[in-house]
Amino acid sequence: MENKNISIIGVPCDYGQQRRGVDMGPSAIRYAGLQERLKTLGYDVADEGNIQVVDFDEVEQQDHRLLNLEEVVRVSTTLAEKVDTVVKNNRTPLVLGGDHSIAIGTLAGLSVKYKNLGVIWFDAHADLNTPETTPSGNIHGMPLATSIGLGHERLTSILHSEAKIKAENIIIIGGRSIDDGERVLIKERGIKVYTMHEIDRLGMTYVMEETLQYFKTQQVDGLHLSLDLDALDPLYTPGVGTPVAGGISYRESHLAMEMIQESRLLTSAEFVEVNPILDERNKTADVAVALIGSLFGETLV
Ligand code: HAR
Ligand code: MN
Ligand code: MN
Ligand code: MN
Repeated sequence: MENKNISIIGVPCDYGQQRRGVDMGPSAIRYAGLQERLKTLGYDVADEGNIQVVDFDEVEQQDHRLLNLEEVVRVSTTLAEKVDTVVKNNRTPLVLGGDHSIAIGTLAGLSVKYKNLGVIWFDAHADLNTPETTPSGNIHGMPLATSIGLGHERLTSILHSEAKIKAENIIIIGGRSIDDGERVLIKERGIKVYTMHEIDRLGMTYVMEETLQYFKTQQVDGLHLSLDLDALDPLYTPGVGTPVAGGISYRESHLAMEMIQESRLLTSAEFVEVNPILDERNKTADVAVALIGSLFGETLV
């Protein structure tokens, strides 16, 4: 990535799941020293502030398969427009969540410019549920399915009605909690997943070499990193809503960020699911900022 201009966009959204506090994620990540970290690396950093997320009165009639649908649609639309504007201004969007439902908006915004976008999905989960397969009704379990055009029309038609990304341009890394319906979709669409098993077996170096080589072969016109902090082992990132044991280590995750930086392919990123209420002294936000540092070019010497 040769673009030295970064725009930070905060998305204080917690409507994609049912634990409060993840809406404070953007504040926690900023407080952990994000701007300084990037400025030290020589970037022109503009903090665009937070997307407006309106607090709503509990609605009585909820579709139990799509909780808070209207609110998620509203946030996604506003975010998509903002991301599109940042890209048009030749700046790299760095989106801070918020729960992972916000990726619906981020990817919609990126799809205006990038027609062959590669997506690295760092996550314990596959986020490939639809209203038909969801075990929870939580939209943060659906952003990847939504972005390939599956699910409720209100979500798949944000900004435009086409699919935002291609299934073959997705690589999930860190998967270890994947639902039955998601497994079916992964097989049907041939979606690439490096589970913890593959990471243990092949090592993160090999996984990332193969991932980055794949995107070069695909001749992607941009690369987005969507990093859910629950991809890491809860030992390092306890402040997340849905922790799953047996995750990626601190050093493995840094190595992955460093290799993405070395590839020069990255054109946008988002860091999601930091929940300060569930955290231990802002540990998870600190890790997020350290990973962002490596992603944007920090080295050890
Ligand atoms: N797969 C489960 C569901 O759909 C849990 C997914 C949610 N967790 C996240 N997203 N943090 O990655 O409800
Ligand atoms: Mn709230
Ligand atoms: Mn996720
Ligand atoms: Mn997750």
